[in-house]
Amino acid sequence: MVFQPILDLVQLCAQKGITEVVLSPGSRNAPLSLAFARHGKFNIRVIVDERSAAFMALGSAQQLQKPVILVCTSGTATLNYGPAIAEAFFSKIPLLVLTADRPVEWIGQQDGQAIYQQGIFGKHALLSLQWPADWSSPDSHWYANRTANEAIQLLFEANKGPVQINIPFREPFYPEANEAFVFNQVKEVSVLAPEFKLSANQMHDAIQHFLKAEKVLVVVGQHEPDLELSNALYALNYYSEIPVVADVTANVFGLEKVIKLHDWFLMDRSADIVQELQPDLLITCGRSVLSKYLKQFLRSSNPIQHWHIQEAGEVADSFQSLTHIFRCEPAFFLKKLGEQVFFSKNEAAANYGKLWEAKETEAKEKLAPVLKTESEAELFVVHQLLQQFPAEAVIHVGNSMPIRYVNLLQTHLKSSQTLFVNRGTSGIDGSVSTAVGAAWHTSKPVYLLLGDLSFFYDKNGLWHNYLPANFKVVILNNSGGNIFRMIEGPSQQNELEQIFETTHTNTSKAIADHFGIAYFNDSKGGLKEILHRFISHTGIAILELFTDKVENSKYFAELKSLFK
Ligand SMILES: Cc1ncc(C[n+]2csc(CCOP(=O)(O)OP(=O)(O)O)c2C)c(N)n1
Repeated sequence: MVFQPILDLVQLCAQKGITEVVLSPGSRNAPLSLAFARHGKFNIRVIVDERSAAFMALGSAQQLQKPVILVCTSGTATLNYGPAIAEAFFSKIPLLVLTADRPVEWIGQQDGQAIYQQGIFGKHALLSLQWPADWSSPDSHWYANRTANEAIQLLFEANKGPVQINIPFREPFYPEANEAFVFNQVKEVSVLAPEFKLSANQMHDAIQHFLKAEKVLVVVGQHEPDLELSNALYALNYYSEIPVVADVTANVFGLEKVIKLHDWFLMDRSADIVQELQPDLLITCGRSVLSKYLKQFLRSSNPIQHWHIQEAGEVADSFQSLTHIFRCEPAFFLKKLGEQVFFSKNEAAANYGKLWEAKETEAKEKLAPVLKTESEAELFVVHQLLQQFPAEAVIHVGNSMPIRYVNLLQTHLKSSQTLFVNRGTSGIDGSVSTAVGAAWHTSKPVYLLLGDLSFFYDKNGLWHNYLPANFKVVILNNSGGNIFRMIEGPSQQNELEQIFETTHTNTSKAIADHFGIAYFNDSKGGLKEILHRFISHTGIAILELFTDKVENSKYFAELKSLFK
């Protein structure tokens, strides 16, 4: 049997310009899979592991800056999408999640692959729709078209995220040999969205307040690369010397005057520093802040006003000081401020900026001699790696220590590089798949830097027929979760190795061999030599660097002690 509402849904996706489908095999989803396969306008990748598939879709959507479609069968297949759906929700990445289901009357009847799928992602989906199993009434067709439009439209609005349509199929759901798939143009609902700009009066009031403030601090949270935002920040910073602080996840590391070493110098929690650097007007945009010390500093800062610039969606009060939300594009807002300070310079604000600049310079001077001395510790190794990655690399980083190291060393990234990490939920469960998904959609080299546990966790990210030739993985193998040795709490427990670090002796050599991937390690020869061979290798490759967990934490603690 052919389900016309399913063909219409697929046709609507095509009309809306969505082209990428990550599909997982199954029988119950056959009407969806066949419709996408036979339509002719979709690029379909078939991934068996649904957890991995969903992270691949997430990485693809993030790289493309466009929605991607997921299709899976009923039962635990759907549940396996969970981690990536949560990540997509908090990272605001648009995914159209089409989950096939069994008719509701079969749940709990000792039938296979029947679980409670309606609204299965809970609050982690922007919208969860339930479609009917019976299509006899014309109203059910109208309902399907109406809700499909609603779901797809959401993917293009300012507050992005995953939307689910759960679709039960009653047998027979395979087409007969003589049944044709006819894709007719379907009804499209167009939404004319507002532009996210403030009125002249609103902007005037903000500018008046801004011009009077003496200590203005701009903090950029996680953000995809955005040229307009970079230009606006550059102008603001350049003309006014207003300090702009950004973690590596903000993707503005290419801007010369942005404060990038705060995660070092804000370790100093002495009252003087907090007093000196405390803003009276804090302006933020983007998502979460990565640096623990920046977060702590801002939480204890108590600015008189905290403005957050965000077009749409819920606003987090991360620093417990939020006073205003500006519903407009950050680039628009910051550009307007930059234009004003060009004409009326505020000496006090510039002096405040100089304080931040002095701290940045001081930190640079403290670090330079240390980072010139060879070490086998991970922080030093990452420092070497970042200098060798190609100028145009798309860099994906795993959670745990790798992203913290990269943040501390962000001055070594190049303006033509871009950086991604799953910080919506900070899981270690989808890094390989996310980076693979991104690599499918760029001709640039994609480098993934991650810890051993994160790599082993998501090795199924390599289990498919679409291994990208532009993809390289660097594993920092310290025989477990080294982070637990670096943070207070677990590091003081007798069970550190057993129940926190999960010490092991595995290597990824066998995994590389299994998937036919070139494998490099640093057991012979120096890091520089192996790095050169690895980077110049044509095609997908894994580099495994073995480090010593005790040495890593000692070296890191020594460097931190320079700032405490
Ligand atoms: C899905 C998930 N499970 C558990 C955690 C908790 N966790 C945070 S870091 C970490 C260890 C990661 O080890 P590895 O990837 O080897 O990096 P390293 O700590 O050595 O830098 C764990 C288990 C998590 N963040 N996500």
